[in-house]
Amino acid sequence: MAFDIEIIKEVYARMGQRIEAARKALNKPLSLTEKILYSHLFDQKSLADFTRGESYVDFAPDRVAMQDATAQMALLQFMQAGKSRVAVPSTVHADHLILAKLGATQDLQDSINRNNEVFNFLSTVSNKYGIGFWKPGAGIIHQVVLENYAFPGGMMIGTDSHTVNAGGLGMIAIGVGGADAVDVMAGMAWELKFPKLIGIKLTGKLSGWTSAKDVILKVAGILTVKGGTGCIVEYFGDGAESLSCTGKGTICNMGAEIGATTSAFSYDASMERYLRATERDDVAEAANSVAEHLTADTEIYNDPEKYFDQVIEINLTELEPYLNGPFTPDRATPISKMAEEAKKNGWPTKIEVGLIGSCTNSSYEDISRASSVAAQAINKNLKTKSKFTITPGSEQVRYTIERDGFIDTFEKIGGNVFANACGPCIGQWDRPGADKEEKNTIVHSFNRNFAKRADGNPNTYAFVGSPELVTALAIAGDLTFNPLKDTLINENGEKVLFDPPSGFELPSKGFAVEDAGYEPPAKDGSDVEITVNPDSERLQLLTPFKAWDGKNLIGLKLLIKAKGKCTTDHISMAGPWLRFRGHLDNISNNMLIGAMNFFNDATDKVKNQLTGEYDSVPNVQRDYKANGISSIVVGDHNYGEGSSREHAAMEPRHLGVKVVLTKSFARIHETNLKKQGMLGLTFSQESDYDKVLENDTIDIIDLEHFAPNKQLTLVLNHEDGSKDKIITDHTYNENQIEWFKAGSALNLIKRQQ
Ligand code: MIC
Ligand code: SF4
Repeated sequence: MAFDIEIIKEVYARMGQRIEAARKALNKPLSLTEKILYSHLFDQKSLADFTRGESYVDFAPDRVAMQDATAQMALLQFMQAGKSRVAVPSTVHADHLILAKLGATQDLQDSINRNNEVFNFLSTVSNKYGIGFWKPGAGIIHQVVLENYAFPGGMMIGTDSHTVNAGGLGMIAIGVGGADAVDVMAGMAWELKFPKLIGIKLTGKLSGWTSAKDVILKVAGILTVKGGTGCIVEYFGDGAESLSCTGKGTICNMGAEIGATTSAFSYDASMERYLRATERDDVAEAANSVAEHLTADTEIYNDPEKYFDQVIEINLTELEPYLNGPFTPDRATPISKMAEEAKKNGWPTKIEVGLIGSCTNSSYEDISRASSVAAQAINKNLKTKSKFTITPGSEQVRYTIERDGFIDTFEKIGGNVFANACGPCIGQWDRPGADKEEKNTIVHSFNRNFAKRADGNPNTYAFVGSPELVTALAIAGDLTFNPLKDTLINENGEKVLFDPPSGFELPSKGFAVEDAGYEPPAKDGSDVEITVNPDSERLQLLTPFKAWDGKNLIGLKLLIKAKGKCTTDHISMAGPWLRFRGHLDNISNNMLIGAMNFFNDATDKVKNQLTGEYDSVPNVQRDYKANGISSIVVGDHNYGEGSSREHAAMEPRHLGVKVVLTKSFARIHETNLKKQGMLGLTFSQESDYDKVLENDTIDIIDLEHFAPNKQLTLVLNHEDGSKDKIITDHTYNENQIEWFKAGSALNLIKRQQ
């Protein structure tokens, strides 16, 4: 039986009527996305024909999911909200803080020992406030959510950008910062700018080496890392129906990499099969009874150009396997062109390590297909040239693939199984020799490949592909190898060609698990006590940020003008820093250390305008703070791309940065800045970015009249006494301006208690 089946039934019971009301208000047929969004309005009385890309709308999501690295901050904030219990079903998953070094058993135990204080904190807070806790080793949040909680037509938010994975099971699932999660857990409305809609029509059928992963790798190549910003992507067509549910999950998961708010598929037979296989016949039956609401009205898919803001068509029959990278997930190269591209660009072609698994690609289907490739290496007497690792997405998947012999096959080709956790995907990979920073290539089936992400080495060229392709490439040890046509020489000196991979959508013997790793919360947690040691280096209770003094911001020093890609990994690196995710002051020592300084092309080296010396970004900022001086950060396009980590907004806030001014923002990060009481502005004229000079002192001269849709004027006071006036845009609505005034959204919640 599913968790919270009663809530799912309630959602279905009111869906029809709400959809009907929305259809009337909009006077047009509805897409799946619209049906789910309109049936989750916080206040049905607010129903109106919202303008996509403009209207801010209040929603009431059905559930919240948090992972250990972001839950610490989310829960530290929730503890201040003055509530005794969460208002909607919520879960915490211990997955990011787990190392990948020697192998699953030992790494898990070491990680538990190292992170004991944090895991205890998370499980105690969960217990107190009615939150389900998934223990270390239970699996990666998105896989566990897909197996247990996601349901067609539902709406959830999660404090992780890949929450969108649940779109594979027909849910509108959105990644957010912890402060957003606090809103929902406190029973308040959750606000989102009504998204634009991208329709992706899939035709044909996958075959041979091509997999669901290649669909999203191709889409990333078309839309780029910012093409989905502010949009929900809805997949449809007979090609969509031909994909497995977990394959759909992979596609939605990596929709985070195109900046999409989320992605979703309509309810279909593959989802029903998956629900039943994961022992949720009750959800499948409930969904069948409202199936017409769990897909778009027929007019929509018949005439998509009329209803979507943008339409893309992909023919699965013609789709080739892709490898995306290095350093950005949208640099898409079909495998047939890889040899040529690698040569042209000087990418190292020897593959050191192939890594499969992660929240994106660790389904039974993925693993069985990868294993079919590994089995060929054994049968055809091939030696595996690269190192090879597997990170299963959940204990349920791990247990089942072990039972079915796949782990054994991987081990026979030298594979090392890591714990069911994020591990190498989030820089928790203790890779021998990474500190030497040698230029090298890895291939993996994860979703992100920003510099330093997996192993901390800036010279690791990481390419993203499907698990089956990664397995073949690890066996070949060569980036230029195309398994569709190239042969390898085996141990007997014979030429061998791989057969295309084969696998199983779902385990024929069903899933199995001994201990899935779930800890239910206390029925009444009022007696549960939470203690945070004031000397802890891992956890720190929060002190509220100061309210705005109502005055213009005058005399801001330029802290850094970041050049090029500045993702949340550049702003607040993961890897070794994950251990400070519950301690704002300590983690602030990583603020922007990965961002490239426009003026010297160096990272973590900026000019301290008070001393004229160059120093690390956090040091310079701490010096400004000590001298009572505020500052401003300037950035390029899609600033804050990637993760949902609100630390990337809280650290500057904590250290006294007041403004982040960029050419454009990634959605989650922009909201995180607003929630934490920062000013996130964009250049009205992009070229004004060039006017910002290293020794600038900057004033915002009309902030006293801060209002929605009203531009703000900045004066750049240059060192030589000259000035430039520049105009900036912002997207704050009335309510968000109140967050700014109060110092943070949380300060407002507290006031309303
Ligand atoms: C990621 O994939 O970057 C993470 C680590 O899962 C993040 C969350 C975090 O930074 O804790 C995400 O995607 O939101
Ligand atoms: Fe974990 Fe990587 Fe998935 Fe993020 S993308 S949740 S780090 S496995």
